[in-house]
Amino acid sequence: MNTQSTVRLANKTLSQVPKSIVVPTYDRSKLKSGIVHVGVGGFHRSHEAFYTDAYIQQSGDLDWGICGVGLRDSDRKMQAILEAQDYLYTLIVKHPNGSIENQVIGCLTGFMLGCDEPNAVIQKMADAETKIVSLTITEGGYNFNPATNEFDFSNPDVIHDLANPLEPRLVFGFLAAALKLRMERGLPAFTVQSCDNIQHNGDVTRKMLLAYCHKVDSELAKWIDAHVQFPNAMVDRITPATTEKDVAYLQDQFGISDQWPVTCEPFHQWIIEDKFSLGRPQWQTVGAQFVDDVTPYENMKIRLLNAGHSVLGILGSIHGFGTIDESMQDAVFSQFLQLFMDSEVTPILPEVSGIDLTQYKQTLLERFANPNIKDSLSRICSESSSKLATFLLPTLVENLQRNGDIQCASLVLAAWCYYSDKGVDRFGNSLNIIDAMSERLHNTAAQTANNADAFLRLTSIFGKLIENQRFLKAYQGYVEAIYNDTNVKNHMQLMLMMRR
Ligand code: CS2
Repeated sequence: MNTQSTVRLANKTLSQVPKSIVVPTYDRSKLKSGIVHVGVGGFHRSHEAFYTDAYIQQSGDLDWGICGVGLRDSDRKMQAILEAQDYLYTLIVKHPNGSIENQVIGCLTGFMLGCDEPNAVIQKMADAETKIVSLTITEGGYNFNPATNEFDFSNPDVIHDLANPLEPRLVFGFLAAALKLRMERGLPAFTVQSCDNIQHNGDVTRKMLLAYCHKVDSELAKWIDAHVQFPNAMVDRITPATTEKDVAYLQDQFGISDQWPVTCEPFHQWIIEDKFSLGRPQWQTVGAQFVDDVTPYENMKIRLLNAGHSVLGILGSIHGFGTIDESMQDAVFSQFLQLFMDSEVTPILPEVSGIDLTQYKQTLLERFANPNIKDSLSRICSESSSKLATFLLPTLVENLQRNGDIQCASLVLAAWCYYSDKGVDRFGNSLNIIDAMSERLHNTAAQTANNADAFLRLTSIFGKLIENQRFLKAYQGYVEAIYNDTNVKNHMQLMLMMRR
């Protein structure tokens, strides 16, 4: 297709989008912003926005548009691109057999930057039209110390926000300021809906917000305690980072200029507790599931899928792999993942009503192996300091308490130490390590040569694990093995052989 026929995605060009691409047909100009969403990354756009768009399209209910909010300077690029496209973007759904479905999502109504106009964001959340404030702020965004599960008041941004309540940097400052306005104006509280991969994500959000608000204003904390709902939810859809190739694909195949489309797998799941004080979209009509207690579902997903990603991510990075599907093509890696899931996670998972765990794990292996989802290991390993603490360590700790298997998890942590220390794969190529704690991780791991358990002294991540002799022995053994032979596959293979 030549460039002259390029259609730049926007309201006025929607009718020119080729018919093979699904577009919204509801009247976008009449959309209200019933939802304000903080953290408009790829995952929000392939998941909550996808469900909400489908709901609006099917029902014609225009109350539930989503106004996006970015809190950081790093959100500026996405904000500018989406604004130029009237907040439209393309979802590129890639099936394992190579087929692709494309659809334009229309439910975003705007995108505000908290770092530029904090007051406007606070006013938007406080507006009577806002019924839900939803969040994808990453595991690290909840600002708790993973070892104690308490709010981290030593974070400089928290100190800043407490001193500047009308110009906050973190989400808790925004929520507190907006809810305070609603309390003062006699408006009902909005629901705060976490969409991050944290067990009991609603409960954690509530606990962190209340801890923060107790320092801001005890009346407000009481009001929030009494009036704000925080439904727990399990969220799922693998959404790799968008690449230049995705932009070029839309341009070359369809003549569409979309500067930031989203790619994702066909699978999607959203299981939510039905606790919304001001109503909600009828997401159950478009595939979401409402349950009384989401705990078993989130346990299953986070401990199998997210931890499984980290297992492949850390070991695969050192091995020199670039993506999840590439790791899955190696039989040792896929068998090791299966071993981890079967011997360390499955025994501690409670019954999950309506779910056949063997089938669930099989589907996971197939999803990870999807050759068209090139999910980079650098994305998977980004912020491992938060992810491993959330996805993997609870499983390890529970197995230590129950005398369960700990070998796979111990090998992964030893590999993470090597990864943080050396920052290279086994061929000496530099790894792209993205982690808010990367410097501390590196400096601590770098002491391993003198002291095999140095890395474990990061108690804000590992808690008291260092005091457990069974774990210490396994961990030190694997540290020694990896530092002597960086071909992690040899150690994985040995473990697999011993299990046969
Ligand atoms: C991944 C998740 O970031 C990660 O480590 O495990 O982003 C994962 O792809 C999603 O949770 C899938 O639902």
